Amino acid sequence: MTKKTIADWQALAEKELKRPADALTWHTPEGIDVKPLYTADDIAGIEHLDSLPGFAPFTRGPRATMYAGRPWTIRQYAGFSTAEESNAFYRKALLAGQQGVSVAFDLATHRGYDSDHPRVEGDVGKAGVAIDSVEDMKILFDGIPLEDISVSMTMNGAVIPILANFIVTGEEQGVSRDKLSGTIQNDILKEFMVRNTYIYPPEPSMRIIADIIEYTAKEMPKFNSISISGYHMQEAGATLVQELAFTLADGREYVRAAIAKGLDVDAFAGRLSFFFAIGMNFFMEAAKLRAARLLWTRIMQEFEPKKASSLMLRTHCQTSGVSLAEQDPYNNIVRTAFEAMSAVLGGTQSLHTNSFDEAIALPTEFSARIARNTQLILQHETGVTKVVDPLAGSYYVESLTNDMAEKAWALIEEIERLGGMTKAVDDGLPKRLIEEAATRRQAAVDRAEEVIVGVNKYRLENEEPIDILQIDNTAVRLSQIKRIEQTRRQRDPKLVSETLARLTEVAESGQGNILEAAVDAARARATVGEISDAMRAVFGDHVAVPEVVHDIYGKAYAGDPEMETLTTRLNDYGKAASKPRILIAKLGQDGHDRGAKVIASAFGDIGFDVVAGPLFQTPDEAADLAVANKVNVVGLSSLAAGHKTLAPQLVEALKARGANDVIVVVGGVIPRQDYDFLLESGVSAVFGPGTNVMDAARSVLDLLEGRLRN
Ligand code: DCA
Repeated sequence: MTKKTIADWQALAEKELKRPADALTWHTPEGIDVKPLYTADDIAGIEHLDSLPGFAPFTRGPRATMYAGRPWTIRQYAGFSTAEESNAFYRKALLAGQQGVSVAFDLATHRGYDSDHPRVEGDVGKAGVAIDSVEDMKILFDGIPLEDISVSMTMNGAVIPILANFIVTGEEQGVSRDKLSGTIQNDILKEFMVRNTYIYPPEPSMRIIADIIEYTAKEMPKFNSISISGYHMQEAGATLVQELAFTLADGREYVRAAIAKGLDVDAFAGRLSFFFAIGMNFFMEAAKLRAARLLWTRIMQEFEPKKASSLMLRTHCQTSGVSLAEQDPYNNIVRTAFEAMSAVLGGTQSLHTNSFDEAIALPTEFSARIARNTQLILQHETGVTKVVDPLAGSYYVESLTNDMAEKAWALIEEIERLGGMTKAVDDGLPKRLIEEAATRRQAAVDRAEEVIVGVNKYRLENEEPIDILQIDNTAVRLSQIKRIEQTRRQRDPKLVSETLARLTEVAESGQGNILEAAVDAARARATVGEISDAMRAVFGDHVAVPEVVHDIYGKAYAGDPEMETLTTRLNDYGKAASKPRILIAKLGQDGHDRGAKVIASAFGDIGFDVVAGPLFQTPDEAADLAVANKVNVVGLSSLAAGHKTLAPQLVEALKARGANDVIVVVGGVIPRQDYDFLLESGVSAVFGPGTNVMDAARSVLDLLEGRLRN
């Protein structure tokens, strides 16, 4: 048999296709052209191919034996309502096969407010557990031996009081800090880019991180000082290359901050850890993790560490929340299983699998069990743990690993040219690139160029809502307030004010370690809010100016009859009244603004006058802004479950200002079960997850035209 060449294949392919084989190339949002066929030619000359797992550059995994020696940690992110309820949930999950704890805090805690603060009425206990002091933290870990179970805490803004509370909880459980194992997220740069649960401006926030790295390096050798996170970037719409590049560039910045503090690189680098999202692009996600390890080694070599572990990227992964749909929700189980497999093939150290109902609510016990079992089945039934890095040598995956590394490196170099990530974040480049990618993707989904089964194709005519977990926010808040009051009554007020004053002094002088000072305050039972305020007094609050990208959504629809009809209707409306003006509002401590940004951008391109409201408003502040800007519509974007408290308050606040004619619509993560409640409270329309933006714009215009007729 004569050996066939790629030219032979191309000729055969074109005969089969009856068009050029190039037509099959997939142009991904990352700017990578994925061809229909890969051969040995595609991987010729790639350097890392000969590497072995456990050795630099770790492309094939940080451990020599990987899952054959020890499978990844099944670490489900959870937390809701009170410490008692979350504790019961963790204990059950650990008995049922979960291997590590991962705490989700509520947004009030994230932003350094106690549960009795007036700004957090809609947030307490909603998207995570409410923690106000050591007393809550002790209940959260009651019966969970902190000596044996590693605990991850997703905390960035209020990272100092939370880590301090954790350390004191360990002490009071009889576990010294050197025995505590786990991870604190502590990654503030990505908060300024996408997630927005920051408190202080970038500079003091970087000091806090350096202090935590210093403290943990000295006092907590088993604790990972940071979880440098790309997850939220992908959730906010970043491409996989952007996620990879910005995360590693953030990591480099933290290393520089710690070294500037006087630390030896080997004293802390082995305890830096990472966190990535794993979405539906199966092979590319696995390639991303392989490329991440390769590039991190390259970055760390600059700092000339002596220990091999300082070059090693270890990571947690979570399956993608945005890949889940409200429609036909059991499809989400399938999506999550594929994503989990991809994370595992990429060599993750720890994994969270999302529950199928997470597009609309917190997981129920039932959905959490399926999510956990997805990982248990992978570990015990599929055989994937038996062989290290099984994708190695695949022409496609190796070539993709190389492409991802090259593309991400180019972006990392661009960040360097801008002066590093803190500077780039200040200038807003990463945020803008991510928002552009998010808007582009929304247009691709709305136009069904990117198929989502059950959403923009194969959609069911009728769907029954599924059972969801509802939190009685008011009851949680009242019980938290009761405990705060009790804690305040029982503590030594002099000790509290002395330790808080010392914390302020350390923050102000730049001398000493902030975390060390906060541990004393936490031990004296100062609350999360008080400890945060002791630093606020020096550092101030970070205030972001909302910016909206233009001409991306509109461009995707250029010349489309659907867009033209809408534009004509908008123009007609403008002639009869005035150009319709909409305020896109975010209320409470919910900083997830991808939806709000995409809507603001798309509505602007469609022809609305858009006022992008700032984050963290109260209903009264949003109503003031609406009145001052004479808007016709307020679009409230809610992703953190505060809508049942905040939307009715917004309607009332508008009425109180005589703005009865302003239409209120609500969009975001709103369960079907809440629609009637919202509509009865004066909301005119609700747009749940998976809403096509053009459909939303048409509905808003219908409402406006209706008002004009009456
Ligand atoms: N053979 C021998 N030992 C192994 C092997 C192996 N094949 N694989 C892992 N181990 C060891 C590790 O070295 C580690 O011990 P060490 O801490 O003393 O070095 C231990 O087993 C645990 O394994 P590791 O891979 O570190 O897994 P985790 O403890 O789950 O940590 C990590 C994972 C990503 C580093 C951590 O930061 C984490 O848990 N992040 C989670 C973040 C999170 O939950 N975010 C929520 C959104």
